[in-house]
Amino acid sequence: MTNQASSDLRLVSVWHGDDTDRSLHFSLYNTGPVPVALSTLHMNGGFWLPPAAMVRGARREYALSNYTVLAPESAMILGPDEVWTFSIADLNARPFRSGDGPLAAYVVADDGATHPVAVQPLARSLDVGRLDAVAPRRRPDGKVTRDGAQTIAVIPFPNLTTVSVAPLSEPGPVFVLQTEVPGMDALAIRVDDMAARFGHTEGPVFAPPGDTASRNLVVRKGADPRLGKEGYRLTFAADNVILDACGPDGFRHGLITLAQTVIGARLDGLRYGLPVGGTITDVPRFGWRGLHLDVARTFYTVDEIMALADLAAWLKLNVLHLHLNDDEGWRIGVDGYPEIAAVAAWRGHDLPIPPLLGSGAAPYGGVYDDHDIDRLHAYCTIIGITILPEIDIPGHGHAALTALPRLREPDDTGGYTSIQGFEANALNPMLPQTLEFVTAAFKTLLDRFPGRAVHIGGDEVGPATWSGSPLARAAIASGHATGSLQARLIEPVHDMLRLNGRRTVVWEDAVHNAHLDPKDTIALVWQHPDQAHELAARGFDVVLTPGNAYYLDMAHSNDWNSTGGHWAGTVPLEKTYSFEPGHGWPADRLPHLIGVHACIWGEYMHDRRNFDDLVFPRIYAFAERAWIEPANRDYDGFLSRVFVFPTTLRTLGCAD
Ligand code: TNX
Repeated sequence: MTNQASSDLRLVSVWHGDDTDRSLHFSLYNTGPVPVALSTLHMNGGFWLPPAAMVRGARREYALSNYTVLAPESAMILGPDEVWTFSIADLNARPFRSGDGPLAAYVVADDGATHPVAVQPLARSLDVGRLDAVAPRRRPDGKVTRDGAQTIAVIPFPNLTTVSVAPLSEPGPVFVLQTEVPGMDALAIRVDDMAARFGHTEGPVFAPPGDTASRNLVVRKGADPRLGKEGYRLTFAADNVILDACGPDGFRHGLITLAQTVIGARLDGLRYGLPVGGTITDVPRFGWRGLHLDVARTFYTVDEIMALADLAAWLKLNVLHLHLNDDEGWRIGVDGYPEIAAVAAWRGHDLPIPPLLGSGAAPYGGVYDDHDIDRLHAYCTIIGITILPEIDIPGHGHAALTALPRLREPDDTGGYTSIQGFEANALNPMLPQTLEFVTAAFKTLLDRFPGRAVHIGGDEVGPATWSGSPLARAAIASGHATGSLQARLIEPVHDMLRLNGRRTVVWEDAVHNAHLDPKDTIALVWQHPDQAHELAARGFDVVLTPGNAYYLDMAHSNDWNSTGGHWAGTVPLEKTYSFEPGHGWPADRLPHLIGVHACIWGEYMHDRRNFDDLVFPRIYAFAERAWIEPANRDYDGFLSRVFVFPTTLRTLGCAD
């Protein structure tokens, strides 16, 4: 169906994927070495241009049924790596499939010659990650874009902006640093690295002092205390910008905002420009903006984790939660228990843990050693990310119990199966050797991870757990509830963390099953966000990670070919964006709502293409809502910005 003509010109069309959206967004790329003087673009196929449709960024020349001829608004030479973007709104109907866009196209040049155009099937915003890499490397020809710029391409969008925007005119670095603040040069280089990685764009955004970039960037410390630790203010004039912040996080956030505006203006000058007047005053709504990665079920290299951390920082997230163990494997060794690194870390054919979740016959897994963790920690510190390490107890213990059979009670008859299908997979709190092991495991975490918060799991321990354990049965017969048995592990670990000055993070389940000191405990709420304010009323700090909105492993849709889980329903992009943290909470409890968290569970991530399909672009929707005030919610605006950002792990510099 698709026009596969071999051609340097490529037409990409995108529909944003909302049921009520009857507009298509087009980009015509010149991927070849020769400039093309465009006269008209001729498309035909699965849509037609009704008289009332609105064409933006192009002129309507002719339409007959599904044959549409458009022209640039003014004379245009589309040079190598340049792009012409335009859109059509108010079509008669929304598209329903990838064939409902152009299927064939060609260009007529101003000398009358026709040039073939390769046409990509119509993509939904969800599918953008699957498009061939066609991102332009240079800003479009000035003629194309001069009058178009409307907004700034920043995610999360700043909370308060009064900026006026103009097209970017300079091809090289845009800002030259002028500051006494120590460390700013290094920070600018770091943000430039992020810009290169995430912006498909060549050349730095920031120039060192004395360089010839056209705009001065004056960075000042000791600003308005209302900006807090992470906020910043940018004050724009035509040839100069002032960045005010109170410390490194604020400075980094300000530089990232500037870099994103430049990338947007370079990539798509029709939509995005650079502020030339006004101010951006930007303070995050939540102090905790977390991203979880299940490294237990899926193994990620340290470089991959660092790339993801970089993306998190680029989106102004500040907590990276590593789920280090589960039934399927452990990713950290435990001092004194070599079996964890040797056995619990691996699965494969003929190994004690069989191949699972698509990992095949070859041994799959591994642990992060001290050097890996130090490297990760050092990197995250530079980019303002705190690592939250998790060892999940007492459930999800199949790998540990396989590696350490001495942690099973000899006469335990099992008799219960976890929701993920592992029989008798919970560490038994009635055995003294269990607490010894758990203590050693958390001591290892305390030694390796300096961050204030440590996660101890506590999820999914069903009511039948330990029903085959004679010791547990005896305890239950003498009046203990099953749930309370968990407390025999959770509470000592909580005490150990407190003695070491750490805060305990638990999945919400554990709060109901153990006595935890609210002032030292953070509950990560995944199942019942509506009732989470009751935990707040008891004094717990709460972080919301609702499965039906922020679990990035849930399927986007029920399409046959979609990937991802379904237990929390399907999670289309808009659902992630529109979840309202704190909705229905009594106002006096809101101070305990300290943040939000997105989770990348590992059941479907073994194939990195699934990772791309599931994580992008929902991670952007989450990051925007983690930062902005509820009144600034703007889904349409978000959709128009999200295309500037990368959509694959590959783009982050990770091979698949
Ligand atoms: C529930 S959320 C789990 C995980 C799964 C996830 C899959 C939570 C605390 N437990 O063990 O990986 O669902 O979406």
